[in-house]
Amino acid sequence: MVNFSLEGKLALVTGASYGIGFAIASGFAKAGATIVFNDIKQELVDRGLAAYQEAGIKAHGYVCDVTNEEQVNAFIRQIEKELGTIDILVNNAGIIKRIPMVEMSAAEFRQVIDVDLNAPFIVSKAVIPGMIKKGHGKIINICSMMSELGRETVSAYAAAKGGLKMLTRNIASEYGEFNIQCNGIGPGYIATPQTAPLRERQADGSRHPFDAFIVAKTPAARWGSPEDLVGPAVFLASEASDFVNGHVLYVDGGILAYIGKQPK
Ligand code: NAP
Ligand code: GCO
Repeated sequence: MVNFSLEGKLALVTGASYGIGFAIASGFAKAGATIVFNDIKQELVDRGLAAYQEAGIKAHGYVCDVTNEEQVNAFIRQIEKELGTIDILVNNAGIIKRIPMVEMSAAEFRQVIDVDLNAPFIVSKAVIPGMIKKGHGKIINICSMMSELGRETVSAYAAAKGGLKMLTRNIASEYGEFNIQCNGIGPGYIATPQTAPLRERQADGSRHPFDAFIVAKTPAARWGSPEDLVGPAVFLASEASDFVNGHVLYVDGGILAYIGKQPK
């Protein structure tokens, strides 16, 4: 019988006070996992804890900036001391800056790379030794359409998410022999605070042009919801995917497969 259960597993989902991380962590809890999450500010951790509690989930929340290696190492040591070795890591925390490249400062570019690429390296590096000792581990990196495609104004984000796809493949290559599987999830366009600016109503009450653009580019003809990512995440976190390694699973309603609506 294929095992999709996460019973008895300890799962860390970074940046999971809300949005995609919150949905994935909640799905893991319903599959039996114990949930740990972090956010940059205590008020966000508290808000996340309240949201998990409202969903009937006992989560463990900590303040940790995933770009700060010292904070991350102390955070992982604290989890291992208080809760045990991490079985499942989801590198979810991420930011985006939508600025034309020639107007973007090097500091802004570096900030996006820091959160979206350097941080998954830092957190994975801190967690892998425990997984090796335990004899198994699952790492899921939250990639993007921009791991495969470019678009105007998101140069730093695309560079980071493209790099994250290759970091995923490299972790899979380097640690597969220790029964650690590292895969990616590439969400399409998902309705969260991160994409809210692309969906907000215009001053005249009309739809945002990007909203109509994305719906036309998506065969499923809708924005995704964070809940659309839960099943794929549980699959990649469970024993059901023990021979899946270095793969990026695109959960995008078909965007990557579609050339675009042809003229009538
Ligand atoms: P979101 O709503 O902006 O949430 C991002 C989360 O990451 C927030 O909780 C945020 O906390 C946290 N975070 C940011 N920087 C952090 C840091 N330095 N340390 C710790 N936590 C940090 O984003 P989302 O839409 O849920 O996206 C989650 C992930 O999916 C991101 O990696 C994103 O790139 C990726 N993704 C999103 C979409 C989409 O369409 N929404 C599609 C593909 C991929 P704060 O509130 O404190 O900043
Ligand atoms: C953007 C969006 C996208 C999504 C996502 C798509 O400005 O194009 O924010 O980048 O967040 O990454 O997969």
